[in-house]
Amino acid sequence: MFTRHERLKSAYDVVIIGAGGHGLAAAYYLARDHGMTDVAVLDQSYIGGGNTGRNTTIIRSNYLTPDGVKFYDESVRLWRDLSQDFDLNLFYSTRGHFTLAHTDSAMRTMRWRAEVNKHFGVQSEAVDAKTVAEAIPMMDLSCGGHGPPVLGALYHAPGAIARHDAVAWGYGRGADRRGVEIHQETQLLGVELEDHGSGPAVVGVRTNRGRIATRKLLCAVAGSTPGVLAMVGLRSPIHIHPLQAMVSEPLKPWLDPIIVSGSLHIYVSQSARGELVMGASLDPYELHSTRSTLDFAESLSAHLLELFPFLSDVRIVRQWAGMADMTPDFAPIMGKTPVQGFYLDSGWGTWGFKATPVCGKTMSYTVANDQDHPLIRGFAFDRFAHYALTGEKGAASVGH
Ligand code: PYC
Repeated sequence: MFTRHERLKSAYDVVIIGAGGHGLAAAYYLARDHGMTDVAVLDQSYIGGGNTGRNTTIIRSNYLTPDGVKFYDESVRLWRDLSQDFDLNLFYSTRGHFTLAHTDSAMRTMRWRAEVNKHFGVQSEAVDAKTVAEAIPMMDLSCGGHGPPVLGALYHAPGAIARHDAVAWGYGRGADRRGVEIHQETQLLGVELEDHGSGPAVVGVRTNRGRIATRKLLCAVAGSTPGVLAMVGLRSPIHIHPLQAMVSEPLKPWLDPIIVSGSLHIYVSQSARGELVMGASLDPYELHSTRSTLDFAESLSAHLLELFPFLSDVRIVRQWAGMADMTPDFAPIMGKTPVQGFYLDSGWGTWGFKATPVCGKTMSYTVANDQDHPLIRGFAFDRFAHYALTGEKGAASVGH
């Protein structure tokens, strides 16, 4: 699907670090919408090998802040047409999304989110336990009597899943066909800056395959963001935590909607292949690692069985982890930075996959025009310095 380029050129108009969904989407829209094709996307590993291929593929726009709702709503709109745009089946499947509430205060948050969502035209509603039981008859609403029962939920009809690695392939192929160069196994070693009196500006990058001159550099990585920021003399409040996930053996279709429970620390959906795709909260410590643990598999299985006891004989077939760039307000960091020509698409914590198309759209606009796209203004790098946070913790899928 991709051209293999033996040599890096000595200069590109734009260099993008990270050949995951976000980096490739930015390259695709730079070429398609802004006519910028002299673009190199570099990845230290392989296409889609980071969090794009490691997430649990949940797509939704039921956020809490106006900035978040508008941004993710645009993403869902773009997702719907993506298979057509790419001429590649992404298995985009609208399933409906239930965020279960087990306490009165959780119900209050669900009502709050529903009202904000409706205000911006996003379909969400707070529903009672009877509605949940009718929609998911296999669920034990008493949670086996081990914890607080399900009192109701936030129901978000547009909630969807998609085949995650195909998203990177679709964007990558579309960018490649328009002349963008994708260079795998190409590691960023340093960023060259010059200051002619108006502050530092990007003039080039050093890689394990040689130097590249460029005046526009987009950082779209996860796990390595603090390292790249250090190369340009910037610091952010991002902390790296592992986020683990696992899948069951394939089962006959029985679970149509996506289920999330903050109290039980679990989210689960059934893929087109029949596997249950599951995850939980972040590992509670900082670590730069993608190792998996038995603790995780055991505790997630225990919570899954509280909701769905009939799954007790089902086998887990794979488990893995990604690295989540956590920000203090659970919102991303996007746009221009104090370094001229250095742009950030970062801080994607546990919420990045669903944003892939809108990130590509907004970051390509930002890079092409050297001006933040209006949809990302709430996610600016300098918001932490001004205590102007965009608090999305209440809309993260589970409590972290
Ligand atoms: O934001 O929906 C989400 C999500 C699901 C799993 C991790 N994050």
